[in-house]
Amino acid sequence: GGGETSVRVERMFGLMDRFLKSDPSSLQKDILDHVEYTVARSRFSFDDFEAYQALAHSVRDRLIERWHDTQIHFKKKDPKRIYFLSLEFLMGRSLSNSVINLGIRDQYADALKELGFEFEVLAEQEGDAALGNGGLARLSACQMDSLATMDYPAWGYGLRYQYGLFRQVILDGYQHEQPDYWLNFGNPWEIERVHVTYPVKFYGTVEDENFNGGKRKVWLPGEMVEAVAYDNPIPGHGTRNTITLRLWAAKPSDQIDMESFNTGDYINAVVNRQRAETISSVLYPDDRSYQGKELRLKQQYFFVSASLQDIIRRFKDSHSNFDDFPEKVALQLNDTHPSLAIAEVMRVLVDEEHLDWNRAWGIVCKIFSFTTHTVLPEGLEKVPVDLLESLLPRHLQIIYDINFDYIEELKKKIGLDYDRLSRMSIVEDGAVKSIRMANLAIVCSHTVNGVSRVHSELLKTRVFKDFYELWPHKFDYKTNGVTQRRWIVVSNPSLSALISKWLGTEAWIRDVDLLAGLQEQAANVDLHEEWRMVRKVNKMRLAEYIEAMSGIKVSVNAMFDVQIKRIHEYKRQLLNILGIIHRYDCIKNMEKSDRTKVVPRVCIIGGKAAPGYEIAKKIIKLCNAVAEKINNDPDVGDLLKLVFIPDYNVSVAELVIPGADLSQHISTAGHEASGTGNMKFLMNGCLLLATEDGSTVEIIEEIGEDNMEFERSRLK
Ligand code: GL4
Repeated sequence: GGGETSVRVERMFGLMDRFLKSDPSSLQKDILDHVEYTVARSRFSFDDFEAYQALAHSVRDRLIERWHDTQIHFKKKDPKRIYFLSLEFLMGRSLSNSVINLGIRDQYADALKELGFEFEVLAEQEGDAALGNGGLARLSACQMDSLATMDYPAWGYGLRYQYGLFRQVILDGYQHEQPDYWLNFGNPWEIERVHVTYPVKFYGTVEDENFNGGKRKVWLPGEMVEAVAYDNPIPGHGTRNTITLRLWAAKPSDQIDMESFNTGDYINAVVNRQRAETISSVLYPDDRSYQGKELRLKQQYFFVSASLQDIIRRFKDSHSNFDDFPEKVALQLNDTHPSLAIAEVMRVLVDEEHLDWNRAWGIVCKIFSFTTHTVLPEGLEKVPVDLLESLLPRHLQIIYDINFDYIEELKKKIGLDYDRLSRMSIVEDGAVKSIRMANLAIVCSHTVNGVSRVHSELLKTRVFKDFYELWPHKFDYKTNGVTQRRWIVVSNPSLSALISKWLGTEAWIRDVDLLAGLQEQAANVDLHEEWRMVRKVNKMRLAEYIEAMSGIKVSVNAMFDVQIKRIHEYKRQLLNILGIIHRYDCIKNMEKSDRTKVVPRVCIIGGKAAPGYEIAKKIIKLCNAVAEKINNDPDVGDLLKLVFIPDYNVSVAELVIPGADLSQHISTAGHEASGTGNMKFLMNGCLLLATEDGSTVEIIEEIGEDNMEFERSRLK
């Protein structure tokens, strides 16, 4: 009865402190409790890694409080929610970012000091969460941080790969790939939700069934697996808003397959079930290139299906009429990777919720927006029809039906221009009949986003010209950005302190435009001096790392010239290396007296090559071979060094960027959709050497011609 409940509630409130306290002694107590009860070590003997684990768990507790409050808040308010669907998130480390956003970094540092630990040292113990390839995936991570900070009711959905992006090991100058089993030592930043699970179906056949005097389609699947949710709380800065990145893992399903246990082969039946887990086992390491593999398609549908079941369940909790769906749900497609969601929403609305086709289509047209991240043709996904038909037979039918209606409409608008009709069709009738996922996404989305102004222009005038002429209103762009929380505050704490001191406020940590206030001090020599000191310390930190990783001693008085990003022909690491060879040759041919005029330089290159991308792998080998030659020439000494930094990832970037004097962004113009590394270097006060490509064009406008020099051959 009511009386009993209120006694219970009263008792529960009596037993808990309303919120965990964050003064140093409360923090110490919590950390030591986690050492003893979570990590199960003696509080008198634990190492740095165990201290990190306990620390992480105490931060996690604080995240969970805010995360619960956020859920309750939005459940009551029921706002329109934004769902960000992405197959890749490059989160990197979570500890520093979390305590900074929670506003308790200094308290933790003080608490740890008294216990004999240093915060930075423990933070180094954390491994990267590398569930993505490159810029696209890091953009997703930065967006989650910003959505949380700006108080959006947002959710990220993705896959919880057991193996993230491979570790790069260099042997004899060549790249070798090793598995990144990042979950080996547990992951305190996720919360396993054993009760948030959904069945996901594959294969089988589609049958016609009598229904309400008509016919309807029924998908009889041939395989079923279970999706289990793992929630990663994402705290905003200076707000209690803590949103969720929900990642799905595949588990064997109980609902089907019990048959196989009746055959008597118990062991094989168990082993077969276990195969379900392979769906979420490994991230595809191909950046900007589509491979057409069945497992990849399975991953895409697995995560789309689970996410939509979750989203629709949440909608139905407080709504009964699907016509309200577009008022409550926005689905953002991060590239074409999640675009099966379009066919899946149609399938659920028509086959399971029994809406008629046109009503369902009306809803679909209002809820999707599509961001495309590339102009490279090899990046555009084309799913072979045979593959789709066997894995998702009902979805293929739906895509055909969408295409039929769309082409009929199109004929009315553009007439019987068969060349154009076939270019614009969702179905490609080539040697291999396939589905053009970008066309599907454009036809069914209300907005098609580019990631920089020039990228958007290229989409409108080349890549998707036919579509732009038909639907100019759909085309838009939002130039990429990066979060200053990770790329200044976390990665460059001394610069962060300098900026706050000179601006007299920390408000720029939430509002990046306030950095413009530093302009007033642009000529202040004291500021210059402090900034130089900050850079010097960061260069020393980087030089130590380089020596530890490669044995190469570099001078911090040299200019650090950096190019770090995925290895790609269009990014022209080869051009950089040829330039370094030329520089070496010039030094060698110089009179000794002229050498004093040379600015000593440490060239730093880092990045991974897709395992099947032979030319990119050869570029890595070339870089290491050139480095070997230059670094061992005593005649050149500190005038020139070349370092290939192995296993480039988010944490390495956090270390390298603050220590760079010059950074290179020299893609062949027209190829880099945006680029985001340029912004990270720029906000750390680094000089850019760049082509007018992607977002660099807008950076040029922002900084103004006073702060740049054009190469003489530039045609104005
Ligand atoms: C990319 C683009 O190549 C890159 O220019 C852009 O900054 C990034 C985020 O929009 O997306 N596209 C793909 S694919 N990978 C990328 O990094």
